[in-house]
Amino acid sequence: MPLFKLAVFAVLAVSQDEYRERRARLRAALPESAVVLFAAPDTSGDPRSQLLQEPSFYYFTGWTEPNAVLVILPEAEQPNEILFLPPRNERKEKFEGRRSAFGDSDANGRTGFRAVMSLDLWEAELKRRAGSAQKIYSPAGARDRVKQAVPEAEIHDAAPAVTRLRMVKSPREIALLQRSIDTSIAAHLAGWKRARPGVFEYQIAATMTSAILERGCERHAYRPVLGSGPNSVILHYGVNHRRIDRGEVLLMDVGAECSSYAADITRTIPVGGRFTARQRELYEAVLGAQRAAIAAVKPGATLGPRGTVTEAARVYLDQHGKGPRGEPLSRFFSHGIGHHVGLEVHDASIPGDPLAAGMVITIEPGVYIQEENIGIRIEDMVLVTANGARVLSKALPREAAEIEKRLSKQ
Ligand SMILES: [Mn+2]
Repeated sequence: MPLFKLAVFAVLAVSQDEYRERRARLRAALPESAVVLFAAPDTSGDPRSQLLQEPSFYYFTGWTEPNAVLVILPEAEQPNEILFLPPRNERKEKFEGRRSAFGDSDANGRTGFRAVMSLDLWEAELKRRAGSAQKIYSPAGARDRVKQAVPEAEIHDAAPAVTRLRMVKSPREIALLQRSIDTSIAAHLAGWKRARPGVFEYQIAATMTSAILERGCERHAYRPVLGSGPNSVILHYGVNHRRIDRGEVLLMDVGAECSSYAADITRTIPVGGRFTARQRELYEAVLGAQRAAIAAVKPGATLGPRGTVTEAARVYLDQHGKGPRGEPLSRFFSHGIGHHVGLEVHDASIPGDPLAAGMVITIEPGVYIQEENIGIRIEDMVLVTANGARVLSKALPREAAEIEKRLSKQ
């Protein structure tokens, strides 16, 4: 790998200081409490699986290996945070490569923790040290594990406090998200080039996958949706086995995961290069609804089904288009206006919580009219700023005329 690329990755990585600061914030949000978080279990025995770190565990540690446990203790405890790692397993390492273990001389440097201990001690340590803590917070799914370790403890769900922190992105996270977005944009543009009449949906998916992997990103952030004609109205269509034909729309909902951060972008393009009059009418309505929704994004706005952002899109749709029998167009907008994006494509969020500066969301109105075989969705990623919104994915054309021009040139 050329040196300049290494430099780019080094600049983009989240520092151990930032992970430590996140843990300090969680400690401050849950004073006089202990918090226990668990890494994903080891899946290396299953050849079809790949290890996906538990996102909240990753958020507070940056740790990518399985089976670790994080214990955060009240401020006054010393140490007030401990990472528990499994012991060395030389046989396993023959298959999986070297993994960190609690006895390693470089364990502190690699993990960013001053206290790294053996995994089999976490229960005893928690029991011993949580004495000064009145409560223990853990993920709801791990409640029984914690209860077993400290039966007398008062156990609470860690999710609300963890989620509130994860919802607001740091400058470094925004830079990482931008890299995933830029990669996804390159994938979309490569897909547009491939999307000629007669090509199969999976061939376009393959071209887009290649663009993502070529740029050093790990994977798709979610199953790619390449829905042509009748498939364009299926919201999470992912079979991608149909041959695309001139005169249809092709809905492309594809996003990359790079350095653990997801992107989520949708465009709908005309196969053959030109929208029909009806496709264009619906396209303009959806695009206008997206503009109206983005204009409504600001601190205090809300995303839910009755939220201010959703309302802006629905009102626009109803004023600018009709269904096949004259119905209000918003009746064909059958999903949410958007969601948070971060370590997960549908990132942790607290429903109903108002937007705040630093949050990153999608804005994705769509209309899906089955009897016309037309599904149109336009999805961009948006950063909530102090007084409005910044579209992070604006480099990918979304005006109908711009898309047609781009398609005609290739
Ligand atoms: Mn989405």
